[in-house]
Amino acid sequence: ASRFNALKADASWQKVWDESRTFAARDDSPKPRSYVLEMFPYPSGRIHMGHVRNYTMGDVLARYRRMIGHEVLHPMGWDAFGMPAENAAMEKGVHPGAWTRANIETMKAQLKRLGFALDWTRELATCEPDYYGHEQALFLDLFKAGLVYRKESAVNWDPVDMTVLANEQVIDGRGWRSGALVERRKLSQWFLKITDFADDLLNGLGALEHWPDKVKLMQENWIGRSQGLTFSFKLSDGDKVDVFTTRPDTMFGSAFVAVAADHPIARALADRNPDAAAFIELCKRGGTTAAELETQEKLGFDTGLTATHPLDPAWQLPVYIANFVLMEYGTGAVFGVPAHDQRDLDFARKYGLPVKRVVSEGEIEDPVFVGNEAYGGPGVLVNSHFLDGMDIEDAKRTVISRAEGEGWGTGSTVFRLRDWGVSRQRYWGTPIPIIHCDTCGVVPVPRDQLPVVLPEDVSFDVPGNPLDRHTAWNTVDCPSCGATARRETDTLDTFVNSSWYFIRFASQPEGKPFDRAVAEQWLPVGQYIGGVEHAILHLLYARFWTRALKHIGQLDVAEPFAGLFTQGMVTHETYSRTIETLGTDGVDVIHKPLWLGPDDIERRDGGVFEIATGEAVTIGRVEKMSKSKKNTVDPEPIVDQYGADAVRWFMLSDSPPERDLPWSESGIEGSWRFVQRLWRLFDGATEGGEGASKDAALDRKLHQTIAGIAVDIDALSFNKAVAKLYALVNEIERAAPSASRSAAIATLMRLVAPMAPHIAEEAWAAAGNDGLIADAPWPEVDPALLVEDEVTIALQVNGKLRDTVTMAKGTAKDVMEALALANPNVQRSIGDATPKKIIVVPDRLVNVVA
Ligand code: ANZ
Ligand code: ZN
Repeated sequence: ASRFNALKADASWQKVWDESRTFAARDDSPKPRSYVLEMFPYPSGRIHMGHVRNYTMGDVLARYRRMIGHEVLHPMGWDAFGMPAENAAMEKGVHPGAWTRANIETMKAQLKRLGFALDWTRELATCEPDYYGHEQALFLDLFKAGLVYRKESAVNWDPVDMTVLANEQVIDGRGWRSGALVERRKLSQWFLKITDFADDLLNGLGALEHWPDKVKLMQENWIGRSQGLTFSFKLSDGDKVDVFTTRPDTMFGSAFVAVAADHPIARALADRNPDAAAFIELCKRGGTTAAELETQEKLGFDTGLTATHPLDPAWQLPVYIANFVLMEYGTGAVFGVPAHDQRDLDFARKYGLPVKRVVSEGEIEDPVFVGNEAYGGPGVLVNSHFLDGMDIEDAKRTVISRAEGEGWGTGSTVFRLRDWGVSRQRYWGTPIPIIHCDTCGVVPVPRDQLPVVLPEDVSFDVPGNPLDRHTAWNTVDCPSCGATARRETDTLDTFVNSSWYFIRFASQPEGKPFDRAVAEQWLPVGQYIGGVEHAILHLLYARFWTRALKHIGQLDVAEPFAGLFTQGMVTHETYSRTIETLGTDGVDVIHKPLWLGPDDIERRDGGVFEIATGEAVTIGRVEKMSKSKKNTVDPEPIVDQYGADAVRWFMLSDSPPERDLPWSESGIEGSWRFVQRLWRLFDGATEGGEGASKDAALDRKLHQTIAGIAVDIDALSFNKAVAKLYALVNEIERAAPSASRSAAIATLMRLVAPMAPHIAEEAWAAAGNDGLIADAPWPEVDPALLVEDEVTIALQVNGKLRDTVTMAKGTAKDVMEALALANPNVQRSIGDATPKKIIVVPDRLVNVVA
């Protein structure tokens, strides 16, 4: 038998699929539809193993669905805007567009070499005007519908690079490039009204049966609906301050009132008190991320004012300006309960405020709270007058109804979710299609002037947004009065690009974003597959965008993704050796790991060494493949060496798809050997010599495998499908030549086709079949062969179970009787007695009455 030449087969079948457009989806197909989608890649430069795993999973499902007769939409495109392209421009002097498009070329070629059944006729890149121009039209539609607005809002400002930083670019409060302390600055920015849909986004989660629970929970927490109370404190200066709380039950534990640095009370004070003004300036330092606010030292400024406790007029609370209170949330002011809120406790310990326990988790009722860990758990109210003994929920209700009854507060439903800030002060993104006119204000770009195309001639030699400096581009005539006006130079968050690409895949007519009827036929995406890192923002924004389109009457789809699967990561061992460097003080010697790649090391003499230096290497933890730890394996040379099918097979075997998959040399070699085993079977099948005989056991095994794999693939349990194929191949190899064996091998070609499509096509053609195996129907199951042929029979004596035996199904009554009487346990139980009667129920039991 010959060897399977993977490289040759891969190239020839990929060419056939490409040229015959095998995987182009037909919009007008009468077949049932399947929309299978993997999260589209960012064109960073090269495909990595995570992509290979993700796309292989989707591909198996897509190919299988085609075989069972579905019209499958399985598209691919590029999430092509974003910061790395601008960083490349700054570092290498290459234009972001050129860099991105070159990367797309490379990665597309790499994807093609894996033989994915993709509809390349629908390929799109979000950085092309043909995509983002339609996005601009949709943005204006939402603007017209009142779902877009402009508001002053805080950004991270790098005072050295003079640029706005994304949250991810702020590391420990400093700009990632300049290292300068980041400041909070106010800028006018564009927002999408996602909060209008907060309730619906939350309630909609209930209907998403085919989503992982953990993702739904993450979305639920992000949206964060809670019952709250807003009420006002009377202040000693006659003014009042509104506060918002989700824990009205804890009111008797209050120690202070605090307002945000940009709260009107704080600003008014700053006007007459320079110390207050200085404190407010201090608060502006540091990043704007929630994590950052959480970890920052809690700082306060005593205003000298006091606030009257609404449940006890004699009780006065000090009023502070505090850096951990946000102006954008609630009312921008809070009352602090140190015993039961960590921020408040940190604050109280710092400023020596009383810490009184009001919720007890057990016996402890002592009002003096000790320790530095606030208690936020369940319990019973203590030290709280009329609330004592109630549980938290009861106490909340009691306080809210009292506040409403006495007229000093109102209960409300509140959300943690904020409106989506989509302005980015960057070049490489969708230009926001707005013109600012001194006379007319904000003017939408007229439809016939879309797309607003990014200028090509930009430079990145100075920090900041090149669009701001490009006066030829940003100076325009006002569409409404004709006076000289200025283009908006902010571009859209790249999450906007990914909020509707799945709609454009479903329908991409010329001249408009999508054709409603066509898109509605494909949507929702039946199976969406991607990384759990997108569990919150991307999925939430896409769910919002879909709702917004429904709201403005453009698309009647409730949820964008009916099924969601989050796959595990591809991992690898890490290697390092320790190096010594001088610390920043120039004196201390610091030991730190120098990470080495899998190709930098060798194993010899029972140890591991760096090839270049011969130094001993430490094997570290198995971790997600990442550039920083150098533990990546580039898929391309692996494909060169083993062929696409072996790589695909490895990606599916061993680990369940939701778990991490450790990459190993021996694993990929095992997959390669299995592909060769398949080839020996396929190749031998054409050599004949089978005879006419049947092999009933093999027939059954085959049909059970066909049925089992179908279930496994639909459940995305690829590793189970692979295990069944191993078992089937073992049995075929062991079986003597027979008609059954030949039939099993012929069917096996189709069973492995979704996973290993190249060898399947090669074998299919060699066996003289017409057409492509990709177009062949999934093998039919003979239900009769799924039935077990052995049954378990209960052996009873006087109705008591004495033993069980297995026998062939349909065994004759007299044979069953004889087998029962010969059974040692039955004989022992009967003893000397003579059987009076023997009851036989075929295929079920024998009962000896003695
Ligand atoms: C008293 C209290 C007692 C609170 C307690 C918490 C625990 P979530 O649940 O995340 O919505 N808060 C309200 N507005 C704030 C603002 N603008 N900046 C910072 N913190 C603010 O958080 C609601 C809680 O966060 C509110 O309930 C308030 O503190 C605080 F044991 O009030 B709480
Ligand atoms: Zn004007």
